[in-house]
Amino acid sequence: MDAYELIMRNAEEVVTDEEVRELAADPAGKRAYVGYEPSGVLHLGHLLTANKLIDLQDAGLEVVVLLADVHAYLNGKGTFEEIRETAEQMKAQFIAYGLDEDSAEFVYGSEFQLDEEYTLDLHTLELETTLNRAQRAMAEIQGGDTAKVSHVVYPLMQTLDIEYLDLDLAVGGIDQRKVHMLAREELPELGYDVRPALHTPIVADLTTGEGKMSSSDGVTISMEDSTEELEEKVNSAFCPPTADPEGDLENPVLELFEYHVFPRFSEIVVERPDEYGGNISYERYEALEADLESGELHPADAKGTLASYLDELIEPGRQKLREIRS
Ligand code: IYR
Repeated sequence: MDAYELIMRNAEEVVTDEEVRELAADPAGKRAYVGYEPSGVLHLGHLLTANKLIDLQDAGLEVVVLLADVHAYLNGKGTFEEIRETAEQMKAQFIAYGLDEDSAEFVYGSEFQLDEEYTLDLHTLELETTLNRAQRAMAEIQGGDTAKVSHVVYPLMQTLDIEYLDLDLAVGGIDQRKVHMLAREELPELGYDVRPALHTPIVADLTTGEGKMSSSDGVTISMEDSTEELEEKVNSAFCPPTADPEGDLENPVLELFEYHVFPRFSEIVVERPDEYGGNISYERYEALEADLESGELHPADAKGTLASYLDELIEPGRQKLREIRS
């Protein structure tokens, strides 16, 4: 794959394609980032954007992971001390997953977001932005029901991060798109450049195939899960023999293969006894999808295989968590 294809792999959208093509044509020294509100245990939602960072590294970009401690504080995620401690655990799990410290830069938000110049720029943005606009940008990210003043400051700070971390590409789940659109509108008001954004999909809920897989409701797979728990969750997943079920439903088993497994392994082997057709190996996601649709691959075999590859992916982070906690 060339740089453009690597950048675009599994992206739900980029804004704009032309800007991303420009970046792909000369990636050396260009910086891309994802910001995460620290949470103690990484789950597949975090790993989907982490996979994208690995793609971007492979495409020749420099990657930055923002441990957004101040943002988590503004979103009511705990005391500042609790959040800092959680952020350190999160960083250790990212490194265990494959974003090593030599090639990825880890930055805490509080390292630069409390500086005088940043704060003054923030106040300028507060003056420039209507409450309504900031609230709309935050709607999908905001935790808790009651909007606080902090919830409108949050997207303005996310906007400034793009300038202050000197970035060339902002990356996030599709739930971040409204903040990135706000950033594209507002950065020029301060005399700063507009930067492109890339959004990854969000995997559907595992058992129903509806909505999104998240840690707050429904079933998610995290680095805390044992092999047995993971197998149980994957076995109970919704997996019709099609990539495109009726209505708003998705096939989460295929989504996990596509977004989590294929990007990290060059070959996927489905192990089957000879009487059930023997082992099958896949180098491309599309071939596995086609076999599930045709009936050549049984959903139970797809699930077993998915569970074992996911298990391999989360094992280093699971070990790291054990170490931290012992
Ligand atoms: N809004 C993100 C966290 C976050 C992302 C970036 I990119 C920032 O610059 C700051 C915070 C979330 O919902 O987790």
